[in-house]
Amino acid sequence: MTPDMVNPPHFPVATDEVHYVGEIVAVVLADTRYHAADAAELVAVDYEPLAAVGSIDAAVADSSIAHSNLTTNKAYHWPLVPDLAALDAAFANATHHITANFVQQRLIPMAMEPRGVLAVPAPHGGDVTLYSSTQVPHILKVMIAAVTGLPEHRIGVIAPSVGGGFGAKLNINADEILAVTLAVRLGRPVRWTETRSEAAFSTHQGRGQNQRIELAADADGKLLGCRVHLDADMGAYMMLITPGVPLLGSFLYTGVYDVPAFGFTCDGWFTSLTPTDAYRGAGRPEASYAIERAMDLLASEVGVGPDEIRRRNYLAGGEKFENLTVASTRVFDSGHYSPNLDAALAMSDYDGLRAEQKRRRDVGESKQLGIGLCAYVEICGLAPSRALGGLNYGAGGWEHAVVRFLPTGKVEVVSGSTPHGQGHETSWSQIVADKLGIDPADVTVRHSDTAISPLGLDTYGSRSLSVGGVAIAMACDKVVDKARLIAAHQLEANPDDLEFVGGSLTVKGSPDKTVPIQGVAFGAFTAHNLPYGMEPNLQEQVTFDPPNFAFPFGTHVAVVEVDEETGFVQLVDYIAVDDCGNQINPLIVEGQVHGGIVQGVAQALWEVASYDAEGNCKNPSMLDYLIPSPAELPSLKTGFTVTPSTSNPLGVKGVGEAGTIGSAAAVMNAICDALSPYGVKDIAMPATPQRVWEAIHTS
Ligand code: MCN
Repeated sequence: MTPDMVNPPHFPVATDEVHYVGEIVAVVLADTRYHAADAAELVAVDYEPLAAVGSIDAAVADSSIAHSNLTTNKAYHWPLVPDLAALDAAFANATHHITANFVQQRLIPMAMEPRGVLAVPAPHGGDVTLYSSTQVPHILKVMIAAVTGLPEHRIGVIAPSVGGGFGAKLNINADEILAVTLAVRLGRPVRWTETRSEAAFSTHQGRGQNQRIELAADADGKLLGCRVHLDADMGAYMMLITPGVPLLGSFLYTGVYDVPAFGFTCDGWFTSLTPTDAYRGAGRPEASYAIERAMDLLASEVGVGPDEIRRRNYLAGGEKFENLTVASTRVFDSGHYSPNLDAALAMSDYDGLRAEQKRRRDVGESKQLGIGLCAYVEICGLAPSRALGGLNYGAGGWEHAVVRFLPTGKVEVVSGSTPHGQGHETSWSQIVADKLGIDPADVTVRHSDTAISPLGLDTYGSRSLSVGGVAIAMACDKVVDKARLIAAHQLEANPDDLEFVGGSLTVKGSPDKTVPIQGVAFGAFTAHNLPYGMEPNLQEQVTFDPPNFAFPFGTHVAVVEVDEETGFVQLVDYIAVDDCGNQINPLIVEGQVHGGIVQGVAQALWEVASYDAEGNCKNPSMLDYLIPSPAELPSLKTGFTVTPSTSNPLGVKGVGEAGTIGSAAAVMNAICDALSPYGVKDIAMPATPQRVWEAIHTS
């Protein structure tokens, strides 16, 4: 992230020093899993204990150092302070000054299937194919070449059906490098499958930040400035994008608000814990949590409702805007926040909820009602390669697509994005069917195999539709352009006189002079009668590099009942009104929002990777790590507003992480709202019954 960032050497197998529980210290190969397990038991490692760094606080104190060849745990300092004098003036002139500290606890991604790898060397020729449950086969291929020295053109990567990723499979892992290296060395396939517990502490974890946010506001609660500092837990090593994750959120700490002055700093710290990296939202749930919790604190200090404080501060006064530069220096593509809030308040019967809350308070019911709002904005659709270069990101942000008519009129799409549960096959088929006027069932989508799809930058950062899907749409337009030339030639007409409607190219005003696009495809295949010099095929490719990120937004309302006798929190209702621009498949969008919400609710109420001071993960199994089931959740209610993006011709924005970005703050705002009569201002996540009970009794 910075020229002086510390990046300790990181080998697939520890050499002299082990830096976290879960790091590989020896490799055992056998012909069955059972033999391997037995042989691994015979490995005796003679450890000399070193002092561990078991938390961010311990890392910041620097009293013990995670890497003994370093003199500090600090990895980097990253500032984003566009105008320091303006920021200082904002705080000097403020009537209200809010300071809040929040902890983003470490989370274990807990994909449904742990990771697995299988490296298969070709019998001759030196090729090797790695099957890996990865989100990023293309990036993995480049990195295998870079790390092992194997020539890139000898490496193939296939990501078969991947049982959930959520960012945890957006990495380059030691096991992948070892499997390839050993398979090539032995000339035999090498396989490794992670256990559930190994997945918990060997595969990277998410979040892990201490946040301090300060807001300066005038007497009416109008924001004047926002100052943020993060201490971010890198864990023991830098993985693929470890240091960048907190900074992805840096542009969002002013949220959906018009904040004249902004300053952000982040220090990255090494600890003796599992490395952190992207986990659904990656830096953005953390940002929306900080600003949205702080906005509620400001509302209570100013003495207005949480809805009113938001309305007073919306960018563009809540009116529709396009291409607006915000305090964090980014240009928000589009937004229209007031109607989104109105819809969420109406869907949740906000006034009715407030009346019920008052009734319970008046009669002193033991189960108090809490209502929490979160108005989030996210940055996604990663994105312009130039902008990523400005952040020292090691890759571009483009995406590649090929759209090809087969001779019989069916269509093959090759996509560089690599789904692992997002339904790209369905969405991409819809885009192609709409563009080419054909049946979606006549489209097949090929992906996730670098031999079939050699160019791509994969699926993460809710980028697939707004970059990869757009590339497909653009390739379809090029296919129609070429089909028009062929059809015009065959119909002996001027290309400009042809219209493309309902899947056929027809001479305007002469309905009998028409040819279906499938007929054009067959003509391109026989090549008997093409314009002179034209290549005999009907296929086009596009590599799309968007001009800007996309900035989806939404308003979430969480309703909780807090049992003041036990501290137990029950989520009783959840309303989400999201805006991801135009939608391709509303059912998939809704599913993405549902899954995302549950991950954020889980952070608020249940999940934490607990470590002791020695760096042992105390809950690496589903017995102890509390992931939610449907029984803990109400039926989620979703609604949508539509504000098209200006960053791409489809007007779409991503939705894969939206739910997670809005939900933790909404739930925690609801809990603090329920407990406000007790003087409770904040509770740490997860809001366990013990923590809530203590807050009631000690505030
Ligand atoms: N979509 C749409 N209209 C929109 C936006 C999206 O129809 N305006 C559709 C897309 O066509 C696509 C799906 O929604 O089918 C998600 O698209 P997008 O928002 O572009 O996100 P990605 O496909 O890039 O997915 C990545 C995102 C991330 S970053 C995480 S983490 C995550 C998520 O998706 N991990 C998931 N959703 C997941 N869902 C499942 N089942 N499993 C995971 O591991």
